Amino acid sequence: MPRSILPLAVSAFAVLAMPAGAATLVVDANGQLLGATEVDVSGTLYDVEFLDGTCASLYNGCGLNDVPFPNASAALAAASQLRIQVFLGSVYDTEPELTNGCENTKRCFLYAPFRDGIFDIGMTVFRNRSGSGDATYTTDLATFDTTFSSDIAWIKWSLTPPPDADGDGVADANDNCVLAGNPDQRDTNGDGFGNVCDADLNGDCIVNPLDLAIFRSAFFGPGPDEDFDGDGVVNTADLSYMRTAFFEPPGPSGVTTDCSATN
Ligand SMILES: [Ca+2]
Ligand SMILES: [Ca+2]
Ligand SMILES: [Ca+2]
Ligand SMILES: [Ca+2]
Repeated sequence: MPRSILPLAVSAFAVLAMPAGAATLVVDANGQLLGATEVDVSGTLYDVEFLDGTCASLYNGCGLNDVPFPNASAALAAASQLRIQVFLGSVYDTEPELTNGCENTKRCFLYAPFRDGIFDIGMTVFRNRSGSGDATYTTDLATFDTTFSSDIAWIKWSLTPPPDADGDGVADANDNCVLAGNPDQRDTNGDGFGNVCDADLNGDCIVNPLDLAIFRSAFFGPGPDEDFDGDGVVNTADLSYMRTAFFEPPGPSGVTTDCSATN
């Protein structure tokens, strides 16, 4: 334990009786535990990474508003859930060197920073000490460096991003084409279905020969509703969008329930 780390308080730890949702472990090809996704802390989902470095390098300077937890008890609650959902009962609880940032075969301490003044740090110690207690420490929050310690690593906490099925950066709940990449969300007729998933040109919730007739009359023009891919001209590329959607409803869209009966 570095000399700069002074234990302030050690409180008895009791495993919560109600385990929360199961996190998904992130393990690399060598079997090293890099972190986990969807760690459930009182209904809020976090992705975590185990990393060496300074809090400043992990948290954009590690100022008061940069670290996720406001106080020691919040950090403890989060770390406790991490312990329950990731470590307890797994090989990573008994083989500490398998956790990224730790090389020591006997112990690994993972630290969760909390906001308690810029120069305070909250560290919840929990590897291989489960059942014996957690400890709160203070040190220089921003500059404390785990890099040269074989048995200490940081936990970097990030809110789990909301689901984004098509990976276009727009969360499903806000995406006007949930299954078609359209970061620009272009929707020229304003019906809540983005153009890339809206070949239903007459708005009757089915793409069929009636829409094809409308499309034909717009061929080689600028559209815009018939310009599904948004390149400024209605052409064969757009026709292929229509083909894919033929006899299907528009969407699915996260922003309208129109046509939901047919979706
Ligand atoms: Ca999306
Ligand atoms: Ca989309
Ligand atoms: Ca539309
Ligand atoms: Ca139609």
